[in-house]
Amino acid sequence: MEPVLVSLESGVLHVTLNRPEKLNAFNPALHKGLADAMSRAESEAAIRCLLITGAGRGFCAGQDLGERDMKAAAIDLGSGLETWYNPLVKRMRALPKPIVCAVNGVAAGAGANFALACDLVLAARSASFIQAFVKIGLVPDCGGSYFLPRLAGTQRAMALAMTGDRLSAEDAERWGLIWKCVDDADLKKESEKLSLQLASGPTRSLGLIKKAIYDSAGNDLAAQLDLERDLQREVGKGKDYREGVAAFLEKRKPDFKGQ
Ligand code: LHQ
Repeated sequence: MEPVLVSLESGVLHVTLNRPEKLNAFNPALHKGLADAMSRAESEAAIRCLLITGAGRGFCAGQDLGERDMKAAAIDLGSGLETWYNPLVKRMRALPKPIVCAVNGVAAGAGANFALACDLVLAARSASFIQAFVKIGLVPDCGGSYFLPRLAGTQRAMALAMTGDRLSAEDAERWGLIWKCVDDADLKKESEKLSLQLASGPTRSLGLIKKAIYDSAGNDLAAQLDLERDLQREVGKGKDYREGVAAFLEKRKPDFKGQ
């Protein structure tokens, strides 16, 4: 069974974590599948949006805890981060295309933070987020200690990380951790609708919006204004900008090509 299912439909690369019997926990094969999907997303112009979800009742339970050799004299957990998780998160944030995440069930440990690394996160009402690390004597990884305080504030980030308590999808929406919580029966339809909307959007503009929003965390206002000027200059040279203005003036729907 393929650990990651990948298919391209109408500009959307559907990426499904597919180890349902382990709640889609990360192992090297699943990481490899994700890395291959990222390589496609980076290199194929026909891909204009990614939609990530999980097969079965869970989204992702984080690192597969059954695949670690606990008897080894010295366990270097840093090497797994170095090899797999850190490059994955960096590639997701740098990808100049939107990544939608449809959290279909529990997202725990690195699985929760992998979801938060996506650009727009929808979750089923029955889904939940667990910073499970503390329960096994670890610290948040996969970007959690970066995303959580920025999305939810220091207190909420601290409480989630220190207690490992389960956060419902509704609270995750209320706290600003995710974009939207939807009824379970609507998750597929809603996430596909959003992904299709983005895949038919002005892709370069969406990629640069992503850069502007993420870079703002490390910029002061002056630097951010400079960045906006540079990005606007760049995107203003694209065909999609011309098409957008022409469509507005002609009172029709724009036909963006992602250029
Ligand atoms: C699992 C897992 C799992 C294997 C469920 N592994 N089988 C860590 C170390 C190294 C380097 C890099 O980074 C990391 C990052 C991390 O992600 S650390 C955090 C790892 N994850 C966890 O600690 C979460 C562990 N899982 C759970 O706490 C529960 O399974 C949750 C709360 C996610 C779901 O609970 P339930 O809905 O009650 O499901 P379950 O516990 O019955 O799980 C279903 C099956 O999935 C079960 O297998 P079985 O054969 O008994 O049916 C679990 O053993 C398996 N599974 N998570 N991480």
